[in-house]
Amino acid sequence: MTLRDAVLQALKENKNGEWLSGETLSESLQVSRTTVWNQIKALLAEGYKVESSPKKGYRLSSPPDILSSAEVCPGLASEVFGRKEYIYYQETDSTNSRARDLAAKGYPEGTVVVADMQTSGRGRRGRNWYSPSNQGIYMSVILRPVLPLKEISRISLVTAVAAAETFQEELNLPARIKWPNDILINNKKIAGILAEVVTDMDGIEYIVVGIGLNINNRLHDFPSDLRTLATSAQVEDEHLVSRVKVLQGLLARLENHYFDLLAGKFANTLEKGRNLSVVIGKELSLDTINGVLVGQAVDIDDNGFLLLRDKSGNVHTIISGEITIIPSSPSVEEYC
Ligand code: BT5
Repeated sequence: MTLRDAVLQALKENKNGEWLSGETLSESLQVSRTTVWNQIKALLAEGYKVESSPKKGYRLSSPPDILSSAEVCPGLASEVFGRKEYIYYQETDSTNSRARDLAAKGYPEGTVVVADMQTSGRGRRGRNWYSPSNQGIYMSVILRPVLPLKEISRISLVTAVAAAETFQEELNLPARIKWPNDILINNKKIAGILAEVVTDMDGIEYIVVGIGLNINNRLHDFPSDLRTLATSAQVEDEHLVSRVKVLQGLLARLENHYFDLLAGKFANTLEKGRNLSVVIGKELSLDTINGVLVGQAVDIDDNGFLLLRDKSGNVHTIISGEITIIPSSPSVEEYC
């Protein structure tokens, strides 16, 4: 155990807001008080909230909720995701960009890249993902599936189902999926998915699946243009949430659904995706490269594509696109 780890462990073991004197720490670790202070400064720089008082010593002012490997990896329930390689940044440009660089260098499937803040978090089509420090989870995983290219949309559905289930099961929040990549609670966006694929002559070389989740943002933290569109776990539930626990839960569920997919057991995930969908049965308008298509979403097919029936009754298979739900449209049940 490093000295830094020993100091952190001592602070964590000192529960109930009690102070730990510098003298006690230096004696138990057999180092000088200056050395202890240097370790405290290092922990502060890592983002740990350590209070210090010349008379009383040190204490953690709140439970650490940092997404570092030291905090996340010991409680991982996944077998591969984040186990071989877990790369953590206090701050980076974009975890998807970092993961793509690593994938190009040959990092294995299941490599996880996590940040506590992104300076250039990316959405689809060059849009931004708002990624403030220590409020959300910004995470990317490298996947190297042996999968026909036409089945690639299944990966987005796998990720969306894992994310929605994580909100439901870890936080008891009624998350739903807006195909293809939004997770909504009460029609507001709480998470978004960005899947980027690199192909070679043989098919998929790798996929980087990135997900951003809003966890401890308060409503007024969001920039004004997002305030009516976005939400977070804390906005919904008025509690501070352990990001560490949510990330551990997400990685386990993502791995389960992904391994099911590889094992030919996608049907279960697809069924969950259909049940969680906010678009099936709704009247939609869809921006495509050929213009706007309006119709009713009738299903998500076995490839993860959306089936849209236009007014003439033709069913279009939608591979990707920007969907707008046309308000107060009747549901499928009302047609029947
Ligand atoms: C997405 O794009 O929803 C995909 C977001 C993926 C972000 C993750 S974070 C980890 C990884 N590393 C990255 O660099 N990216 C991934 P899209 O469907 O294009 O949605 C983008 C739109 O969502 C923006 O134009 C805003 O309107 C809105 N938006 C931006 N930040 C948001 C936030 N934090 N919460 C809710 N909505 C947001």
